[in-house]
Amino acid sequence: DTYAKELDTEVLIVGAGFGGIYLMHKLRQLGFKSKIYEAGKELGGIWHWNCYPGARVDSMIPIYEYSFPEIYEDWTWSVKYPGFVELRKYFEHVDKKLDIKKDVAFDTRVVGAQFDRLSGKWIVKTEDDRTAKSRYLLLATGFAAKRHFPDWMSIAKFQGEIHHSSFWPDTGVDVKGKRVAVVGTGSTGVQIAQETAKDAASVTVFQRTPNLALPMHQGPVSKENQDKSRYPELFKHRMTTFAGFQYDFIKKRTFDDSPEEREAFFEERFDKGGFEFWLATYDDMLFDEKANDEAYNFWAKKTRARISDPRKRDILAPLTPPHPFGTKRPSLEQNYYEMLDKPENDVVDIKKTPIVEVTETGIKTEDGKIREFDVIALATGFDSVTGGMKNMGLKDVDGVELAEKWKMGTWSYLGMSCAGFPNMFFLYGPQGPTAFSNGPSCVECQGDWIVDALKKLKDEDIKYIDTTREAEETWRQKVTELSDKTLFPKAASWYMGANIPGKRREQLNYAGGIPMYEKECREVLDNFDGFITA
Ligand code: NA7
Repeated sequence: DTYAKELDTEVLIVGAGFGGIYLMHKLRQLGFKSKIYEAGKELGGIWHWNCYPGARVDSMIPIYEYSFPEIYEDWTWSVKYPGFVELRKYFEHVDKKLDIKKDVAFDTRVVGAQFDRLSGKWIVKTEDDRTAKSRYLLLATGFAAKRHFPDWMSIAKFQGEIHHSSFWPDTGVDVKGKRVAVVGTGSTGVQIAQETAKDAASVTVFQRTPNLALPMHQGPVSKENQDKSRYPELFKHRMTTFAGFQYDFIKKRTFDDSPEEREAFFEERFDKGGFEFWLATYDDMLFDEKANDEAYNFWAKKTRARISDPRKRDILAPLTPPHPFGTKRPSLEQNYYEMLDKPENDVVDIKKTPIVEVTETGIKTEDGKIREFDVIALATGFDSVTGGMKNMGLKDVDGVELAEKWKMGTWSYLGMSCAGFPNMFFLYGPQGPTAFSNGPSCVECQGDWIVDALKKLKDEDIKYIDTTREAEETWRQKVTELSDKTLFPKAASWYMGANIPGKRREQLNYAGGIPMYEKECREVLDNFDGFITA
């Protein structure tokens, strides 16, 4: 029984989102006995947690789904960028096809895990005191499993409603005629502001850094888009692109084109909507500051033209770049700028006048001003990429917490394993292509590697596998070097661990693109280079 007080299994997977489900299905096909522990009440991972107004995916479908024909053959999306309701239905469909839930223990939060050398098994503890023993531990906990709350919070004082985006009540919050505050302007903040503005009396966005958001061009899916005969090719193709999308950077540099050609090219990419202006542009955009300035200036020109209020225009789309374009995750917006331009809505520059506290009635900024609200949405993000893994009581073979090991920085091998944590693999986490990729593409790339590794271990009767510290050190250097060639280190982003006070600033993602990553991981699989096996 999956909920047994003492569970004994071959593989324990933590997390029932895209990653966990993928691993479960593939491992079952190979005859592994697998179970999933999931903290939430349903399948879907982030789409189980995210039900804030406007929550939707920024990858255009059908790129944002599994490549399994049995799942896509009779599944149709209604819009190009589905919202959380439709994504939850997708996971129900996945379950109907793959019968995943029977092996998932929901409401099961892992609070401790350590590998026991004697039995050669992981001993995993849950919050409600159940125990699982498992030969392998696979973490599919995603990159946003630990919420980030700002430290100025005196939340309890506030008399209205206040919610973090990933803790939004499932029943929704009635914002009709209410004064809404949104703190944070990541992808989440942009979506909440845009959506609540449809009903609210007013929306005020508290912005520390402008989101260099791109037009989404939401709309119904085309017939061609849902033409299943294209899918096998499409899913193969997405693994050949840098970020696992349907498009890629073009093989041309920014200044190879004349200013007129460049303008026309930018215009065409921008007008397409989606991430094309970010991920299907000149291939030096994320490497060369001058090239990047061209992209930024184009973005600013287009965006500024949408905002008539000069004060708001300078806050939302300043003439000088707040950071190189694309080094923080651009959101896809629908009418964000027109909405904020309206007189009833506002944007407050909290870099200039930081928030000092939440009062009984609203939010107080450093200039002494108190703005009053009925609802406050905290879209302040997550202790991204490493936070979830550091927050589940994982200990190495000697009893040292992973959180301790990673205090001075993150070490992993291939972005899938850690020295001292034998028989454990993780996906969609630190030092993999995680934040620089379309989720399902990254999951399938790393998931296949993990499944093949487990198969090989079983076939060769290897009972124990651990990474060496040298292999970790080399991998960390690689991740850093790849990143140092780019402009990513120039922005204070969650990619770089810079969004959490006190967190070490370092690149947390592999910036070489999926094809190169896959090649590197595949090369070492034959001989388990960089691992110790027994
Ligand atoms: P993000 O992208 O981390 O955005 C969080 C936002 O909250 C960002 O604008 C932050 O400003 C802001 N923030 C964080 N802490 C504070 C404090 N203390 N005061 C004011 N403002 C603050 O999280 P999201 O949930 O939007 O998106 C996460 C990812 O999920 C997204 O990239 C997608 O890949 C899916 P900052 O920019 O740091 O100045």
